[in-house]
Amino acid sequence: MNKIVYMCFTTDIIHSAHVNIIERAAALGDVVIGVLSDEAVAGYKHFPLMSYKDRFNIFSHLQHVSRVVEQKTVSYAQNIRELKPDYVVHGDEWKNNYERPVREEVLALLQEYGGELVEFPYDSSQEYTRLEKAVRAQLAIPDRRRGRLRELLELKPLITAMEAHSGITGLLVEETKVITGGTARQFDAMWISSLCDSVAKGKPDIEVVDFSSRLRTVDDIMEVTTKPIIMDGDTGGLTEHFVYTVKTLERIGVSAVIIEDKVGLKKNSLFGTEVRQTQDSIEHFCDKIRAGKRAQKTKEFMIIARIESLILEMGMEDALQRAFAYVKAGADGIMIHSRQKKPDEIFTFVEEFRKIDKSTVLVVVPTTYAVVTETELMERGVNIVIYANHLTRSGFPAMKRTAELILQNKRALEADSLCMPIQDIITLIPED
Ligand code: SPV
Ligand code: MG
Repeated sequence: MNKIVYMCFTTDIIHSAHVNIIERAAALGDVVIGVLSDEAVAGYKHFPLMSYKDRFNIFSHLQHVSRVVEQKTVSYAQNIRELKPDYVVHGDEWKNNYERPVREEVLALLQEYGGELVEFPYDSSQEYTRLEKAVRAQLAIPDRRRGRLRELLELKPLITAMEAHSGITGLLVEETKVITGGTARQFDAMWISSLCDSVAKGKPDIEVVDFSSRLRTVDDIMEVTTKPIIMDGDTGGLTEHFVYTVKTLERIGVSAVIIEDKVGLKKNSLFGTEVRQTQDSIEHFCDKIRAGKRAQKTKEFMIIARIESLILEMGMEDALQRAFAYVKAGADGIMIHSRQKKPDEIFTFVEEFRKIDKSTVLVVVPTTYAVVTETELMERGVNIVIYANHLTRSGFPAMKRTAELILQNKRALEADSLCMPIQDIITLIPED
């Protein structure tokens, strides 16, 4: 019987280097290809340009390929246990990159029955780099980017978004990945927080940073990233202005805008009732949603209505009544906000809402109730979790401490350990 050679491909473009490595692998035995699921590719690399079905089909028709199977996660465990391949073949680059834990697990699994890992030199040809760049450019095109939030919502039960307020924080959200428990994880989307955009400019979060300035931030981020963008639209302003906002955002490729049901001088929700804030009437806010939906030109863009009833202590009944009214007015999603330390009121809202509405997208922002886990939220029917201000809040303590250390020591050495090595910054920012 021929030996079994197993290879997993994470790629969503197939090129000659892949064909060459398959040909080399075929010299060892019958090649079985594992194709990563769309969800796993999205976590591991970027949103797949080519779907799982298409990739599966192409690999099935390649010369030297005996069989194609699905690999559901970046971990090879399930497929190695089922197939017991004599060889696993991979490029040698994973010895030293973030895939190391996956490699180590493969080695341990092969050792259980005497299988062997064969590593071919990694093909880092310019052609490959060029193709990767081409994929990114495609993903960044506004017409492709806009619909990606809806595509992800189809693909995954729970989407995570991290705040970005500049090109560099956008890149951090774009590039940060971890492998944990056999799964590769990245943030799915970016949140353009009014709080963080204002703080970056040293201004309060009261809609004083105007829409043109907010757009400038979005553009800086869009220029260097590909992930879908959720815009914090504050109150949406006057209905007559909001219709223009919708058209502008969807034209530039933003996926969703979230507007909150407050009127007059808006202040940050986390102040709660410590400051004067006025909630909009249901009728007026519904009119705003309806006008926004009418102004929208594409099918993909989403208008999400944010309910401030729990923040303003107006009660659960009010929050639920508003949620159903906003959905009826055409909102594509509901964001329910809370400033409690525990997630209980969010759980109650989500459970009550889901008794009646099984499908409308539900969004939460667990800043004060940070104890809650994504799994707890997902199990109750939440679809999007936004980490609304964490890059802003984590960056400043290090900057402040660095400034203090340099003043105290009259030199920079003592602050060095707080600073990112210049080499890392250079790697984070790719040159064309
Ligand atoms: C923001 O990030 O600007 C938000 C969320 O609107 S919160 O700050 O919690 O109100
Ligand atoms: Mg805000």
